[in-house]
Amino acid sequence: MENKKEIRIGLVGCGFMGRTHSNGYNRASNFFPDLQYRPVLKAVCSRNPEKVAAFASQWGYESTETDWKALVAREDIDAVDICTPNNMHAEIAIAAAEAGKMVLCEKPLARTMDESVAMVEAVEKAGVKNTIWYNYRRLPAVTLAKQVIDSGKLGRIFHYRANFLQDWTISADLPQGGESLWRLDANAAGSGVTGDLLAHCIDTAMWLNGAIKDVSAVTETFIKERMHQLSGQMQKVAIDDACIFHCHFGNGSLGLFESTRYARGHKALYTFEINGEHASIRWDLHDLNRLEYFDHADESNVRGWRSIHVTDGDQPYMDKWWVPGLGIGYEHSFIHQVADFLKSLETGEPCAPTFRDALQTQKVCEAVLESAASGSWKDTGVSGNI
Ligand code: SOE
Repeated sequence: MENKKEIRIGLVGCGFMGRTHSNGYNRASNFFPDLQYRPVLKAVCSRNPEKVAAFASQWGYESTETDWKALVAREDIDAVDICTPNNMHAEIAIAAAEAGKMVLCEKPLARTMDESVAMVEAVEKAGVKNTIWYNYRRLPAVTLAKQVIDSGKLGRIFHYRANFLQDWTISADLPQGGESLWRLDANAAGSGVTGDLLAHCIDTAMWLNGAIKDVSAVTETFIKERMHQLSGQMQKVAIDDACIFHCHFGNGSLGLFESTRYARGHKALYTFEINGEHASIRWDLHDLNRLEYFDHADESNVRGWRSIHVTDGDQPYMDKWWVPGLGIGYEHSFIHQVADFLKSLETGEPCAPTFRDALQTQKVCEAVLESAASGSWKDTGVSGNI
């Protein structure tokens, strides 16, 4: 412990994501003992003094702030981690970069392209380490999918299909805005399922299968008005409740994506399937330790979908956990992200996805929303490997 270099974390926001990140910081050093850096929970910030004090004591933060500007100004903070609603990402990230801090930011990068570009410029101008928490990349089965694809086993890829289905906003009585419900308020979130859920699918898709070139999308807002939790007034709902798009990838494959918060019975069903010339793979967040794999080269009498339980020591990240056969969970993707971030400080490599990588996802989200609004295909402007 004594020989480790400390990275003093200042976390802004103590909601659901604040908890996932704090758990990641608390557990990374236990399970990745070889890392040279060790996160220290220096300060947590939230506007509500009672809430932030309770959060600090629950997760082990040394101190609290109620103004993020005070946290960013502190000399005893090395890295600012942003877990606020999306409308705060740009302002805090830019100020943190200008103060010379490393910046970690919860997804999506921001609400708009303008905010996103300003954030990328700020971290690159300041030369500070930066990363966006697209956590699903770091589940072992998803990382294994990447290794299988990169090995060429699938051959030419024809199809990429992804869904992210939820059902928590079906009730018309659910208000929009304010604590816990800011994802329904376009001012706070920027968009609905496109920025919140499809952004995950797009990040994974471009990581696994390369650039998305152009898109054709439809969106729907099923409940047109909701009471705003802060004003108590009925207000127009300006987010997309559901979005479906199809696309061309740069490698010639076709993509099909669907996300909704109105799929009764589905809580967080993120799935993807990739069909190649020689083999296919598929994955399901509800069974996250498994990767399914079909290899056409298998002898025909035993050919079929294999269900690979990704829990063995020679599979990604799993040498750090229990013994073969014992699974891990959603929270581990965040622990892995912390470990990879700390490792990137040792190696000097970027910690992907960087702000610039996440900008590519943002471009696709923007093109999806523009396509849905105009009823026409849109180029994304993304090219190359992400
Ligand atoms: C929305 O319900 C949400 O919490 C997203 O904001 C997360 O990014 C996703 O991983 C799970 O669903």
